[in-house]
Amino acid sequence: MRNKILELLRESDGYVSGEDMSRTLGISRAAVWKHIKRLRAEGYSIDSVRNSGYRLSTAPDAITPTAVSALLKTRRVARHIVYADSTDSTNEEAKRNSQYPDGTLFVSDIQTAGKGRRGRAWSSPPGAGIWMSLLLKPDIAPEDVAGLTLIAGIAVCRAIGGRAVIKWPNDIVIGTRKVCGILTELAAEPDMVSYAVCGIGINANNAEFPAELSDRATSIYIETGSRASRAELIAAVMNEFEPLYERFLSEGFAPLREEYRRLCVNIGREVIVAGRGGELRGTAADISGNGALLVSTAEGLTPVSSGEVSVRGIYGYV
Ligand code: BTX
Repeated sequence: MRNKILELLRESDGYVSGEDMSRTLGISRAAVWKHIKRLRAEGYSIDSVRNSGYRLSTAPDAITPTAVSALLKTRRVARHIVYADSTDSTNEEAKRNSQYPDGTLFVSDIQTAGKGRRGRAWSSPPGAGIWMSLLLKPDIAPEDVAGLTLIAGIAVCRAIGGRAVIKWPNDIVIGTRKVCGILTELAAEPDMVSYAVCGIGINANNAEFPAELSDRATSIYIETGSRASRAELIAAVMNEFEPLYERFLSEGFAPLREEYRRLCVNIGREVIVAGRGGELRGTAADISGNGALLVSTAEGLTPVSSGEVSVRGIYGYV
């Protein structure tokens, strides 16, 4: 609903009355007011004038290609940026435009159908977060593509800094809550990658989360009390990603393993892995040279290369 209110405000040149919005959207005026309040908390400045209604005066820190490009130090990554005020999912946007050059970055202020893994939804409200996807055309084997998620995780941790760590393979957490999720998708022939899309969602300035996420999601703003500049954060992730990506392409994951292991919150903790073959319980012992999680059980060390991993103490698994 917030997205729809924002759309109405964006489309209008002048003021939009609360009554018009409530009629168009089929909600009460009190509900309109509640959403306006939330948008303000997320950094939108919305003027309100008695008898005229509401007007969007400034959107929170702009994430236009110009704003981001000025901060980039990269040579190939994000040299081409495609920005949209709103899209279904930046991963889908990248897949629809897979003819674009290697390293193209798709960014949107809102995702109306943000995706997690296995058909799950990714909450992507306007103005608050960073919803972006890199289109990559690496000359690697399809089975090595999972490494892209891992190096993107390192890049995000370096860019966020502070207490951000990785929950293998694709979540960045602060304390016990998720601040970022990474979704890598692949289009490949049996032995060749056509392209990969590495989608990164970072909760930068969210002031709150829907009730069902409040025990498991956090934002940089909630954790630090200060608003992150989204353009700076996007550029920082890209600037960190490029050298990691180039190293990964020439030498594989092995030289990056040590840093990943240091950042990985699973190590030494009890984990439950839900995979195709059932459930595996044990202690996460290490990360292998190709990025698998090595789980220690009574039967020995089992490498886990994909699957759902719950870590004791994180997102309510205790
Ligand atoms: P995941 O499947 O590991 O996590 C999804 C789960 O995370 C959801 O089921 C929900 O419990 C929780 N969740 C949903 N939204 C949020 C949020 N904003 N913050 C914290 N927790 C949340 C993780 O999948 C991969 C997410 C990738 C998102 C990016 S955004 C840009 C790109 N486009 C796109 O559609 N997806 C990626």
